[in-house]
Amino acid sequence: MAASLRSIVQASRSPFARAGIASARFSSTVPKQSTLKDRLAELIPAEIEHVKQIRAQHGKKSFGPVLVDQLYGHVSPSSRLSSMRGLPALIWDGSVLDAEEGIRFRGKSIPECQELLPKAPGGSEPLPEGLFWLLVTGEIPTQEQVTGLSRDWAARAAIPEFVEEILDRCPPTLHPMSQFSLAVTALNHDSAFAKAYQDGISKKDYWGPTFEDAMDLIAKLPNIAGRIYRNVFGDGKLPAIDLHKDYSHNLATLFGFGENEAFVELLRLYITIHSDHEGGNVSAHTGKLVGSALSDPFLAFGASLNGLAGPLHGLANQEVLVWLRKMQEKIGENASDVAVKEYVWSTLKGGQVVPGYGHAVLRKTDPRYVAQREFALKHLPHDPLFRLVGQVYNIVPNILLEAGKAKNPWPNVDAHSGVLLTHYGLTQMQFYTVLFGVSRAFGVAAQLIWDRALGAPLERPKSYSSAAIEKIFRDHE
Ligand code: CMX
Repeated sequence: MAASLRSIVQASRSPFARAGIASARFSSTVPKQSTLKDRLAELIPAEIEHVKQIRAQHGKKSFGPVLVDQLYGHVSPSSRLSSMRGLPALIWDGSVLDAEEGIRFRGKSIPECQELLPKAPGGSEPLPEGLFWLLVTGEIPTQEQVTGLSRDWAARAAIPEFVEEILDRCPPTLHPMSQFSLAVTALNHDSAFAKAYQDGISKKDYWGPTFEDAMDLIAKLPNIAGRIYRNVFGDGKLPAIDLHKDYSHNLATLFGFGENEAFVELLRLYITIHSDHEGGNVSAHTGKLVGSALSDPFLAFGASLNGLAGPLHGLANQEVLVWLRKMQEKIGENASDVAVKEYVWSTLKGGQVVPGYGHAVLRKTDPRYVAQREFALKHLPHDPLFRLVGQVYNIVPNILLEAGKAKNPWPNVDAHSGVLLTHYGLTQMQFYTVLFGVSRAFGVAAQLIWDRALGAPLERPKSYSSAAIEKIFRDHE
């Protein structure tokens, strides 16, 4: 199995794959006047044919056998395979993750997205609106189309009063991610898909109301996230969404940072790079799995958020800051490399992970970490916490290598994000994963639309008991 899976991984690293074959069938010029929904309606029939062709040509080819070890996960400290690791099992069109190179959104790397996607006037970071267009269509939108999305999302941004009340009644001690998941799940009250299903919509039309729900979901997240932030950390008062501002500007305003252009630029970059990380990660896969039961996008993404709230996944951005602050308390600011090394070793010896380091797929420094580091070098090169993050980067990988367990000793996206937010005054680390969640909605929503357009079936992998595995092999030996 190792050989066949390796060849598939190598194939995905080929220049051909890196050039973005996934979007080859999409036209490179986007009709200037079309809305996202119009454009999707044009693309769907061709994509249905494309999938039919792939299946006719390759449908009966093997993707490689599965080892029993891959079912179990923990095998032994020296030969550990995490549960379902590497099993090819999902179609996810928005992005593909290469272990060495990192993420590509519809074939485009992060630097390419930074270069090609439309920006705000005077800005240099991509607008997440453009990234969403890219995820959904495989095409780079025009400035007008991106502005159209900003306007559309601002117009859809209001949340129902009862959802506001749910949030207002949450105790401030309830973790922001739990509040976030509650509110997103409750949006299902007004789901266009759920209503259309009850009204007997035909399967071929599922994608239309799913698209409307996906747009509503993304549009309403700023008001939910802003309300949680203001309730837990402020006076509960929320400014209004400005119909003429872009998504990130409105989000920053809801937190109270709308006047700070550098922070707004940070959010544009932040949402773009956190939006999608192919389909197998816990939040993305959970959204797809739950969506496969035809649960509407609010129910599906509410479930995604509960996965993102785990410390091995999105909560790691909170954990990194907690860990850095504890380090500063223990060894002081401007600590020596020797003191930092001792602190890292004490973390490992205490049976804990070093948050922000390691990855299930990546085997190099995460390009999302690099993009944030470049932002920091440009905007906050002398920030003391940024310097500490750089110092930790010079120390942790060697220690993880020496400890000999982690397959990837390099930093992931979460090692850097909290430092940037803290610099601009968003210091409440329990809130950081909410921002990750706002961003991740973009990738999950894009895939949910396509899953309904292509008629993705109910997910149902096969499980076995240990006794059944023993019997299968006994019977065959
Ligand atoms: N610190 C200490 N030990 C680590 C480690 C780290 N940063 N990363 C991996 N290891 C350990 C694992 O805990 C595992 O130990 P056991 O065999 O005792 O269980 C061993 O090394 C092998 O793990 P792996 O195959 O390299 O890693 P996994 O694919 O199982 O897990 C991840 C990946 C991200 C959960 C893990 O690297 C980790 O816990 N990192 C710290 C938490 C973190 O930063 N998570 C965020 C990831 C990005 C995201 O999703 O947002």
